[in-house]
Amino acid sequence: MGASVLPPPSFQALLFSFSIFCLLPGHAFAATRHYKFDIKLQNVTRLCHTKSMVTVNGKFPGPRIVAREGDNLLIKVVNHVQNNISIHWHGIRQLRSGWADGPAYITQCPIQTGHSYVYNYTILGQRGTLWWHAHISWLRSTVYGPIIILPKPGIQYPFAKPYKEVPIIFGEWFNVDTEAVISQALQTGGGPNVSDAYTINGLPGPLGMVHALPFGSPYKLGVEDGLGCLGWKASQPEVDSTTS
Ligand SMILES: [Cu+2]
Repeated sequence: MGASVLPPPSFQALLFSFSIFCLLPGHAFAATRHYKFDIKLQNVTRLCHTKSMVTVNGKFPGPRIVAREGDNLLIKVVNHVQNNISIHWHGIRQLRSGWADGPAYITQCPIQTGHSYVYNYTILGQRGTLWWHAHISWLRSTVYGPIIILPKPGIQYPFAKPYKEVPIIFGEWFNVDTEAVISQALQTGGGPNVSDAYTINGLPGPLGMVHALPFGSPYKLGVEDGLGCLGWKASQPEVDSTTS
């Protein structure tokens, strides 16, 4: 009698395993990144109007997600407000992770008050800047933020390295509660009331750009019809305009 002991792996076997590991570029450097989204009310003031609105972590716009292509994301969303909530990762191809896509009542039940849900997905074959937003009722008007997907380590962008990168998010500001706006529209059958301002990075009008870019900076942003991006040629492959 005697317990069998596995023989130590040979040097050749170790070398072979290491070689196989190095041949898997998609996994060799992939990281798991954890984020926590606390859905909570926050007082926000724009256009001299202060309102309590639904936010992620009290921020408007919400926090920035930064990952590399190939990374796994684990985002825990905890609902502290009275509204049901779900978060959609706009433009992310949910390959074999459809339950993490986020549309309420389509791929998941919404997260109820006091409950949480962990969105778990891997970014495959995508680089560039996308965004996330609430995907229930009109909560996306205040619950949204950027997703920045960097190339894998050692992989270059398909264009010259930019001097600086500044995420720019367009939105709209309503002085009133946007849940009341959509509720009234649904009751009357008419169109919803229009917003009070367009926003850039959550600030109305040119204020957003003033905050995003240093004063007197030489940036020039060109907007072309039909493109989902700014100052960008359609021939470049990282354009997000194919998503909806
Ligand atoms: Cu979307």
